[in-house]
Amino acid sequence: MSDIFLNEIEEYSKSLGFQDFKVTNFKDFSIYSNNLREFIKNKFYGEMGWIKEKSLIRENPKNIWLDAKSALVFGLNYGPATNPLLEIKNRNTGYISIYARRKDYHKVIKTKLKSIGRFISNNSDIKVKVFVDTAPIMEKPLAELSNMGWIGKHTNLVSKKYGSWLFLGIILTNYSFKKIKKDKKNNCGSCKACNEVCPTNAFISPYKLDARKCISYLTIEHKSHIKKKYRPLIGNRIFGCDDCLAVCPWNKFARTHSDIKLDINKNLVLQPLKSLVNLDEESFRKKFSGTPVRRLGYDRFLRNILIAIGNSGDKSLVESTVSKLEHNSNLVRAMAVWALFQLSINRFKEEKKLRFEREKDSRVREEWNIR
Ligand code: B12
Ligand code: SF4
Repeated sequence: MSDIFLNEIEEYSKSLGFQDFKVTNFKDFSIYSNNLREFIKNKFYGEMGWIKEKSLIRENPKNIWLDAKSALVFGLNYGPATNPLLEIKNRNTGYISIYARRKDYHKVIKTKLKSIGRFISNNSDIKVKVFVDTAPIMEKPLAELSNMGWIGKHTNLVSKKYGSWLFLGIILTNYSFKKIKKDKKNNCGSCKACNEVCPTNAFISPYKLDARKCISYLTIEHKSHIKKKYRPLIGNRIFGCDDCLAVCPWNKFARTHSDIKLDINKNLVLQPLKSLVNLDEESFRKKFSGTPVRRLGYDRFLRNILIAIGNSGDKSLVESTVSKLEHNSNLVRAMAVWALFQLSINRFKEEKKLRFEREKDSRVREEWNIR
């Protein structure tokens, strides 16, 4: 019964737009639990305290649902038509990572997984639970165990068919599906392109990421001030980073995404920094409504834009930067001070004379004290 039903699930998932579907049990999960423990011990999670808090549950899918016996793994291709490595050269525009230039994938994928869950419940006695990204469950290890691909040296799943551009979605079931035989091969070979291209040197060794240094973490998850040493390395990346994915040679087999629900929103691609920095809070909310960028919040959005402005070398952005020196958020003021220093030392000195004595926040004063 199970194999036939798996074919039906696969057909149905394809009709919903998933390109890949595989199944696994959790028998070989212990190596991943050990890696997770090492990640926690080294504090690589930074301000993502939720990883640490629920790490014991995250160690094994059974901890989230004792009756779980198999995981159905779904892959959705989001391959770009353009080359991210060329786009980061457009210094006076903001680079939003490929996954975030569209409707929030959490919502799109969850809706699809729920339909599959209903399909399973309506056609069998099997019980299911649906996950994408946010639950304390390790999705990449499940995808690797299922043989959808392998965890590459950039720590993400690489697929022979779609390269590094696959979103993952998981359904746990209380039914023990026959596990598809695993081809144990990791196909990275001696290639280390992803580890070498990383602007912030975030890989402590292949397969091991210090998330605190990753630009994706810094621009999306990190809530407070971004350390000075990382700011120039962030370039024009205002939300996420794709360098390690984009450089992967397996992308030569990648295909451009085809799901219309995940179509690229052109208003999110390489917009001029000048128009982004001048968005007021309401326009920010409107422009990014329904996309992952919206969850960043206005202050952190401006923090990121000002870092990109500081890296742009574009003197026409000086006035917009000065206009943020009075912003009510210290996060924004601090980055406006930093950006101004990068763009014009003379103007920085003039503004410092006007504002330094009045500034109460120690972090902002620290930025003025650069000179
Ligand atoms: C936290 C998180 C982040 C954090 C930390 C990333 C990380 N590598 O852990 C940050 C914010 C940095 C991040 C960034 C990104 N993320 Co993210 N993220 C997650 C999340 C929520 C949890 C991941 C996790 O458990 N990390 C904890 C640590 C312990 O895991 P790990 O680094 O992956 O370590 C594993 C391997 O490295 C391996 N390992 C460790 N040591 C060794 C040694 C050897 C020899 C070997 C072989 C293996 C090995 O085993 C470890 C345990 O699995 C998942 C969703 C989920 N629930 O799983 C999405 C997820 C991993 N992210 C995803 C994406 C798309 C991204 C970005 C590309 C987004 C972007 N463009 O900005 C970047 C990629 C950056 C990168 N190089 O990883 C996708 C990845 C899809 C895929 N094909 O793999 C996921 C699965 C979301 C989804 N549902 O699609 N992310
Ligand atoms: S996403 Fe960018 S910063 Fe993060 S590990 Fe990959 S290359 Fe490095």
